[in-house]
Order: sequence, then structure tokens, then C-alpha cells
Amino acid sequence: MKPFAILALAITALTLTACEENLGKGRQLNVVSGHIVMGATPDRPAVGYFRVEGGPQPVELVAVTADLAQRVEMHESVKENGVVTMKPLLRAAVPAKGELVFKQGGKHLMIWNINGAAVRAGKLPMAFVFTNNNNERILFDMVIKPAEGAAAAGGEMDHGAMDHGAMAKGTEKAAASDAAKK
Ligand SMILES: [Cu+2]
Repeated sequence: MKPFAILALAITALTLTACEENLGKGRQLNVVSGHIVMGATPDRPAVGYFRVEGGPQPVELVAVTADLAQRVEMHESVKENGVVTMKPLLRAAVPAKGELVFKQGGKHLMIWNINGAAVRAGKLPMAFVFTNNNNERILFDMVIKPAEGAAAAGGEMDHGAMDHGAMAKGTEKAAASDAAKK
């Protein structure tokens, strides 16, 4: 037998063992769902939400990346003195057999300048990087949805309203008081 064939067999054996081990351990760390909501205007970032199911060991999510977007950041919305602000999030815990959820009003992704072809295709391939196994990367295609304002009225608050809200409201108030004076 040639050395290459022996090596190939050895690798196959290793792979099978790893698979069997994983099956035996039950639930695996995985990204199970996720979607992106486009910004109301092209200059605004899109926002991403997803759910990760924990495996047998606790791990941390340390990054989410996308080759077809200019920039991706993890954020957390926090309420301080009645005011909601966003803070960059560097890592997020995934408890063993638990879950990590990024959702509206809590932890979320902000994504700048998604490639036009990805937007037209309606999905953005993203890589989720964890602390286990020398930074395991799990790939997941995030479904891209149009901005909530562009869909049916009465939807949830546009994420952009959070960072631009104060300014927009101020402008509205000023316009209203101007109208009242006239
Ligand atoms: Cu944010």
C-alpha cells in the first residue's frame, strides 16, 4: 500500500471516530435560525437576529463575519436611566445545552453595505466564530428581509430609529411647533 493510501485511511478513521463521538454527545453547538432586516435607507446599517443552540460545553461567540458585507458588529441594546443605547458587544456566552438569542431590543448584529448581489439573492452567508475547538466557525445563510418600514405598517420599531430617533423626533417637534405658531 502506498503511504498516501495509508494516510487517507487514517484520516477517514479519525473522521468517523469524531462523528461517532459527536452523535453520542447529543445536541451540537449550532446556529439554528437567523435573518437580516435591511435598513430603511441604503446608508443605514441592516440589523441581524439569530439563535444559537449550545452543545455539551459552554462556549462564547466572539465574532460574526460576512465576506459579502463591508462591516459587521455585535451590539447590545441597554437601558440606562430610561434611555436605550447600543453598546458594542465583544463576546456573548452560549451556555452548555442552552441557547444564545440575538433579537429585537436586545443583542443584535449591525451590518454595513451588504453586497448588492447578496441582497438580490435574498441571503447573506455569515460565519459565526466561537471559542471552542480553536475558534470553530459555523456557517449560516441569513435570509434578508426588506426594511420593516417598507413592509406592512405597524411593524416593530425600525432599528435605525434607535440611533437616529432623537434627531428625528426633535425635527418633528420643531415642525409641529412651527405649524402651531402659524
Ligand atoms: Cu446596534
